Amino acid sequence: MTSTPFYITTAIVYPNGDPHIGHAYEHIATDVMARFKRLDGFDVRFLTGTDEHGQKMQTSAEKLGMTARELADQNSARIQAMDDQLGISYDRYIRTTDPDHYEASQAMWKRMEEAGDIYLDKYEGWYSVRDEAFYAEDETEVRDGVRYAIETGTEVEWNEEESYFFRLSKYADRLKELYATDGFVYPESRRNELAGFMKDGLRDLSISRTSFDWGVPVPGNEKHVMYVWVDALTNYLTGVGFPDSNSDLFKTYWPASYHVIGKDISRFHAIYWPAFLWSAGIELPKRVFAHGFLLVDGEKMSKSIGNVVDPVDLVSSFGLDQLRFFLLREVSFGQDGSYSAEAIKSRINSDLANDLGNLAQRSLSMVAKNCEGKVPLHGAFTAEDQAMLDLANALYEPVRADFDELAFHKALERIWHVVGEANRYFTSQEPWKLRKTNLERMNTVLYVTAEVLRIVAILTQPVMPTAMGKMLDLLAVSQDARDFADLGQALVPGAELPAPAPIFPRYEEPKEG
Ligand code: ME8
Repeated sequence: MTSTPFYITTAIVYPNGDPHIGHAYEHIATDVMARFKRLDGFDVRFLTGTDEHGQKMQTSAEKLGMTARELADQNSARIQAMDDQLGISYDRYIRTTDPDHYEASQAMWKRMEEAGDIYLDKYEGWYSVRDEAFYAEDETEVRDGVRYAIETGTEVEWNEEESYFFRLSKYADRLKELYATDGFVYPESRRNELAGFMKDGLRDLSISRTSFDWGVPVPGNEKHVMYVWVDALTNYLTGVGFPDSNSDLFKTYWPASYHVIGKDISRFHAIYWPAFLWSAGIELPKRVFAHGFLLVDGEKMSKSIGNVVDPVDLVSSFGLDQLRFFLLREVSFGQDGSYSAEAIKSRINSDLANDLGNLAQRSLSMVAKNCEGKVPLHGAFTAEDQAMLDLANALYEPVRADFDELAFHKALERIWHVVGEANRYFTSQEPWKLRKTNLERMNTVLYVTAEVLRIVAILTQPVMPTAMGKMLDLLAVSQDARDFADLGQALVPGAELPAPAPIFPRYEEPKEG
C-alpha cells in the first residue's frame, strides 16, 4: 500500500539577525505536525530554510561592513544550527541562494510573463524595508515628521524606479471566491482580515527592483532583480523539484498540504501567492495556517527593549522536550501567546514532573520491585480497569482530529486529561496496599497503568520525541511498534523490562555561584 503524501513547510527566515523564540515556535510546531503525520503512516516531506535576498539583507549587511552573501552564509548556518538543536526533522533546508532556486524563480517569472500578467512601468510609492512590503499612502501615517506603515509600525521610504508589475488586480474576484467557497486560510479569523484588505479591489503589484542588485535577476532584463517576495514564495516549489513538474518529487508532493506561517505574512501567502500560482498555471496549496505571535512576558520582542529570547539558551536551561511541550501546550496556535520563565517552570513541574513523570516513576518502580521487572501478569479487568483502558484507547481519533487543525494545545489537553485520570485511578486503587493483600489485583493495576503510559507515550512522541522514546524503552516497546498503527498492540505480560529511570526531573533553580 502506498502512503498518502503530506508536504508541509515553514516560512523561510530572513537571516539578517539572530534567530529568536518566535522562529523556534513556528519550526517546532511544524516539526510536531510532520512527526505526527509520519507516525500516522503518511509519506511526509518537510521544508524549511532561509530567505536571503532583498533590501533588508543588503542594508543589514552594509551596516555590518559585510556583503549580503557573507551575512546570509553566516546567519543561515546559525538558523540551521538552531533547527538542529531543536530537533527539527526537515527533509530539505532550502536557501534562496541555492542555484536550483534561481532556476525555479526564473521559470515562475517566465510562466507569469507568458500568461500576459507582467508589464513594465514605473513605481512611485512607499516601501518598508523592514517588512519588505509596498504600502499605499492611506496605509501610512506621519508621526513626528516620520512616515510609518500603520499596520506594522515600521518606517517607510519613498521609492521611484522603473519596475515590472504583476496584474494582481485581475485576480481579485477569484480570490474573493476562494475564501468564500474554500477555507484555504486558517484560522477563520484571518480570512476576515484578508477580506478587509481586499474590499476596495487590488492594485497591481511592483515585482522588481533596480535600486539594488541583491536578488534573483529578472530573465531577459538583468538591470532588474525580482522583488524578494516573488522569489521567497517560490521556495515552496523549489523544495519539490520545480521547474521539473514531471519529476517524481513534484508529482508526489505538490500541492502542499500546509504552509505554516505567522499572522504578519498572511497577505503575501493568501493574496499574492495564489495569484502567482494561478497565473503560472500551478495548483494552489491546500491550506495556509497563520499562527499567532509569541510575546515575551506579554510584550512584543524587540532589541531595544532587550527582551529577545534565544531558544538555544532555553534548551540549556529547561531541556528541549520541555520547551517543545511548553510552547505547544501553553499557547493556542492560532492566537498570540506569551513566554515567561515562570510559566515554563510551572508546566515542567506540574504537567511533566508531577503528572506524567511521577506516575511513570511510581508505577514502574513498583513493577521493578514486585513483578521481577517484567510486564505484570494481569487478572480479569474490573469495571474501573476497563474504563481506564477505554479512556486511553479512545484518545487516538480526537487527537488526530485536533492535529489536523493544528490545535496542538487541545490535543495535549486531551492527553493530559487521561494522564490525570490515570493518576486518580492509581491513587484510588492503592496498589502499594494490594501488595500485601491481593497480588493479582496489584499486578492488574500496574499492568493497566503501564498500558495507559504506553498509549500516552506513543501519541506524545511528536511533541517530546526523546522523552517519550525513553518512556517506550522503559516499557520495552520495540522500535517497530511505536507508530499509531501499533496503538492497539497491548503490552505483553511477562516481557522483560529495563530498570526504571526518572524521565522528567523537577525544575530546580540553579544554585548560586
Ligand atoms: O517573514 N512569534 O521572515 P521572518 C511567532 N522571510 N512567530 C514569529 C514571531 C513571533 N514573535 N516573529 C516572527 C519572513 N515570526 C519572510 C518569510 S516565507 C516565503 C518568507 C514568524 O524571519 C513570522 O511570522 O521575519 C514568519 O512566519 C517567520 O517567523 C519568519 O519571519
